[in-house]
Amino acid sequence: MDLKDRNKISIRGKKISVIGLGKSGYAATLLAHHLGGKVFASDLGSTQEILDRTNLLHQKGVQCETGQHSDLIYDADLFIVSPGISKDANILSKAQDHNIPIVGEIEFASWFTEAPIIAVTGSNGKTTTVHILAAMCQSDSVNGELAGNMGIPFSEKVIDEIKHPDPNRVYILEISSFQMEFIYHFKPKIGIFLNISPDHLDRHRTMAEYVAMKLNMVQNQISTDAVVYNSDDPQLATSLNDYPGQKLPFSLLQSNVTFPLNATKVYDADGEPFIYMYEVALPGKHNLANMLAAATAANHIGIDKKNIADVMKSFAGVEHRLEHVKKLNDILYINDSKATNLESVIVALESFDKPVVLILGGRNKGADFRLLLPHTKRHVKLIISYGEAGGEIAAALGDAVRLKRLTSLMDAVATAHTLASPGDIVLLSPGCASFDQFSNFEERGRQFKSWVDELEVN
Ligand code: UMA
Ligand code: ADP
Repeated sequence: MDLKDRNKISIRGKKISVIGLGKSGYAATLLAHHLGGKVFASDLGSTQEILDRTNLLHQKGVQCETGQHSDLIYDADLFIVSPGISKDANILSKAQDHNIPIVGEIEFASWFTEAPIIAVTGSNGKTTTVHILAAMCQSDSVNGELAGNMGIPFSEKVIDEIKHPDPNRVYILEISSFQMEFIYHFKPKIGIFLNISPDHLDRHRTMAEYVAMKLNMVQNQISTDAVVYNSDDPQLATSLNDYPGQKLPFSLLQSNVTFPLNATKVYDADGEPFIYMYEVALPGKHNLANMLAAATAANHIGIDKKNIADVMKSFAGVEHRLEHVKKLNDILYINDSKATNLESVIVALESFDKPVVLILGGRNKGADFRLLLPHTKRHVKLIISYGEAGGEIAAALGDAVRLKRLTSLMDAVATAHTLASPGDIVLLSPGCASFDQFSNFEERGRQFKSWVDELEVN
């Protein structure tokens, strides 16, 4: 299948293999089928969720296989891969040997919409920022629609747009490095880069490759497009130099930005006071940076400044990100289950001044836990490590900080309850993926909250 000219791509009657029937593969299958493609969907797994999806697809006349990727997948004009499947997977090199073009789900969905796209990436803060931006982008002439890595596949929203056209639609997409591995034409009107720090090195292997995948997000931009980026991040400031889009920096430190700030206020581009710091709803400098990124993009597409300021004052945060669970015996319990890399643990620690009992653990994604050492000195009174990475964490930090190693998160909660004192914060900010003991970070966060809820007053 010839993909060179985006405007001439037609999938009607084309044989399309969709690899993976998770959320994004399922939605891409429905979109391709809706547009007349002859889809064959294949998933290595055969969980109940996958079987339910294949049943629904069979009813629509879509062919599927589960429990294997048989050779039938290579009888195709196009491969659509789910983000969970690495570009180094054998089936993909074999598809390349068969000269089958391979695209990611985001690339595929992007062929079938002309609505402007604002794409947000970064190592941390993506989900928070897309939610802030979507709240800002609601007006008489702009209807911001969230999709992407935050959990709603882009393909699902594009089917909805085909069925219910809306001239005001603007897509606000959360984009992961995984989703940018097979990009040809994807071109956001605005690309937002929040920050880059080591993450997913178990999949991308080198930092250079991880950064390159993120930069793919703006590889097709032209000079009328824009890049909103964090100019306090040295890696980003230099990496984006050669890209043609208009550069719109945001910063907590520099003044050559749309919304500069001092210790007490944020100003607007005309130098007028815009919002007082005490009015900003979310805690932590990192959240202020997320707000400024969203505000810069919203301002660029003409959103009224009052809308922008109102959201900065009222946005309540997203579940599992520094979420207050409860106060018991004057000890505050915080669920930051989405902190799956060390940079997010560091910003969590920086957001508090009180003594912290820090729960770390899960499955290591290639991090060196010694990087936490300088950040534990100020107010971390105890680390509780658990799970698959529990031993590695103990070896890296145990000599410098009081540390207890346990097996499960449930035991970690009980031990924190016993050892914390009034005035302390018990912080689950695990710095690891959840997959050793949970199906995802949401389940880990929900379990943590239910165990905390069961704790009793001393
Ligand atoms: N599979 C195969 N063959 C393989 C490997 C996997 O068939 O060789 C199958 C699995 O059996 C499974 C399916 O592929 O059934 C899973 O596909 P997937 O992992 O791509 O998961 P989806 O459900 O499609 O979810 C994806 C994103 N997942 C990943 O990037 C791993 C979701 O991000 C995203 O919300 C969703 O698309 C909608 O766009 C999750 C994530 O963890 C939340 N993202 C990472 C992160 O945020 O750190 C990047
Ligand atoms: P992502 O979608 O990129 O994973 P989230 O908004 O879900 O980002 O936040 C993930 C974790 O990172 C949370 O622990 C959150 O407190 C933290 N975080 C949020 N914004 C930032 C930021 N700008 N820099 C560093 N960490 C952040």
